[in-house]
Amino acid sequence: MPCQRECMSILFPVCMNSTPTLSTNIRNLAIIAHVDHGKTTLVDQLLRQSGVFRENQAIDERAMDSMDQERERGITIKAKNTSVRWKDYLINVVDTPGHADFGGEVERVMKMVDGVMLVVDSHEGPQAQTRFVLQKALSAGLLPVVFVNKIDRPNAQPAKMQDLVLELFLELDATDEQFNAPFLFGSAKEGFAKKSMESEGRDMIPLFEAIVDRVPPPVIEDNPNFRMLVSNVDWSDYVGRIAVGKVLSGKVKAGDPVWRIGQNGSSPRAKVTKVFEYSALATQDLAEGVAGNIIGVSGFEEVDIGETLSGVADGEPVPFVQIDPPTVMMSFSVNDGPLAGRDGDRVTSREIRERLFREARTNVSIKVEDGDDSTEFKVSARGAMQVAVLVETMRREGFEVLVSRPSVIRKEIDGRQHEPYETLYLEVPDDCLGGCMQAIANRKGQVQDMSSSNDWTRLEAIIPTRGLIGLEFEVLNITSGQGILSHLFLEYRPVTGEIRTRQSGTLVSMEKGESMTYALRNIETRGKLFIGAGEEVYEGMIVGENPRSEDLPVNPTKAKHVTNHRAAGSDKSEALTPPIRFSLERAIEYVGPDELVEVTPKLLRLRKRILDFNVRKREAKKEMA
Ligand SMILES: Nc1nc2c(ncn2[C@@H]2O[C@H](COP(=O)(O)OP(=O)(O)OP(=O)(O)O)[C@@H](O)[C@H]2O)c(=O)[nH]1
Ligand SMILES: [Mg+2]
Repeated sequence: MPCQRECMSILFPVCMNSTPTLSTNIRNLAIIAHVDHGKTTLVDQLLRQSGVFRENQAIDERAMDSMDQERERGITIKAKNTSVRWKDYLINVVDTPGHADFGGEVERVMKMVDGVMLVVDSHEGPQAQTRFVLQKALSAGLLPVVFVNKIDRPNAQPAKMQDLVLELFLELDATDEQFNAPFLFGSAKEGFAKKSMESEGRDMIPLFEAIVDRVPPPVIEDNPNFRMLVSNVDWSDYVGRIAVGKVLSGKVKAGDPVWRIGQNGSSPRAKVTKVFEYSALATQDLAEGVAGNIIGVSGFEEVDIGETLSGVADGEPVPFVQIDPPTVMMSFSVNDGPLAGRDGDRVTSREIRERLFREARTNVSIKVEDGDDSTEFKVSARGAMQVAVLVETMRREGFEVLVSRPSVIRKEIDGRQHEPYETLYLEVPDDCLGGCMQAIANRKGQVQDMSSSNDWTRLEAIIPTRGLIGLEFEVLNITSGQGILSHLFLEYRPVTGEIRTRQSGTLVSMEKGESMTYALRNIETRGKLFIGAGEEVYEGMIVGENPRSEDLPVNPTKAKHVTNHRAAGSDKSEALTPPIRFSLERAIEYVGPDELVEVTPKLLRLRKRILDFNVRKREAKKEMA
């Protein structure tokens, strides 16, 4: 019998006939872990070994990381759904990001699943984000399965990691049932899982078995009407916005009327145009979305995460999870520099405003507010990386913006200003320990605990969030890229004194024009350059770093005096030291409070907030007074 459902898209169309109507055959699972511990690689294997691909079909590594920036950065940014079939079961899998800045993505999917697979790297062990995501899962009452990954690596210590995970369960007050989680050991890369280190690993079957045994089938509400909490919003060029979530009760099919019940009580009506299932790397049309399954529903012009879809007009809204509030804030403003509008075609405050507010609707951990004037907006987020991803997306869409450095969000508690503090976990080679301790102390961090083994030291400190800005970069510098750093929000504490995260000042251009090799060679003797020859500069643009703490005005446009014997450009052959080029997140963390990052589709420049030298000086004096 031919497949009755039309396969919609796109990458690898798959048709599977046996839609489970029994919720007892469904398992809904989120894969959670610290960054890079192997979640997406594990999903690759689940897809491969459940047989959804043809034998000879080429599949990309980390196939679920489908966004451009995910592939470029090698990390997952958005949580995404897929499903695999194993024996008679439909296993819905949600791959989540492990980077702390994208923790909101993990929080929002907790209501969509009935269990979690906690992946732990068998060398790095539980890290800050392991604690964060596990805590979220445990407090949502979900049952975990633990996968100790990367045991193919020579430095793996699986037994030790099992102990550390159990300790973490205890610390996080796991219930007895949660504590008795099954442990599996294996390699997502090589595609095997086993119940004990002594047994032989062949395939992922033990993992599939553990999921089916351990993760309970979805609980169906005793209610004949369709009800679903929107946990994600997807987009398709064919059908527009798609609401994704777990069906809590009833059924839904194309043509049905549904009401979007907002948390504020409003309930607009819409008509369902399509119902989907996420399978392998494609979506597949479903005749009917049944209770317990994770599905996509289209037919809405508007729909937001956290809303409830209901088959009746007076349906009750399902409470959404509490999302941790953002800890840092940055300003986004209209590019008012002299080179504005050269590269980008979306430069007005109206366009920027619209784009930012649209982002906040699908990105649950970002908040956007209007700023002090109509050309500035305040974006609150979890960290510089999250903002850098947003800015990068915007520049690719043709936007130009000015972005400030992150400042922490303070709170007034009992009449006193408080700021966020975090626990910092650091693992560094012993010979780099001194430098790292100094960096932590400079940033007002206090070391709480330290242990050393095999020439490596593990260190735990409490540090203001302010002090964390740019710390990762500094630690990577000190340890030549070897240090492992992670951090976790702890609590609000009274504001401490000033923290200087940058000891150096800047070299600031006094002139507008093109940079000259001759001038840069002179400037190079004063500090490090951020630009090369032949680049456009303007007054107030930062062209380099001054090792001293103050700013130094320089003129990068000065040409060599022309004599009869030598022309102005004749010294081009004498090479300059290659300039330092910042990544977007590094630039955002680098700039000082009186500086901005100018981002256009083609270029990234650093500049003073106030471009005019004299005005800047006057303002600085006023502030000192
Ligand atoms: N040796 C080895 N490497 C692995 C294994 N699993 C994953 N890796 C590698 O670890 C790196 C990170 O893997 P990902 O699957 O992207 O990790 P992730 O947990 O999805 O990372 P985020 O989504 O960014 O949090 C990649 O380079 C993988 O190839 C494994 O079992 N053994
Ligand atoms: Mg991933």
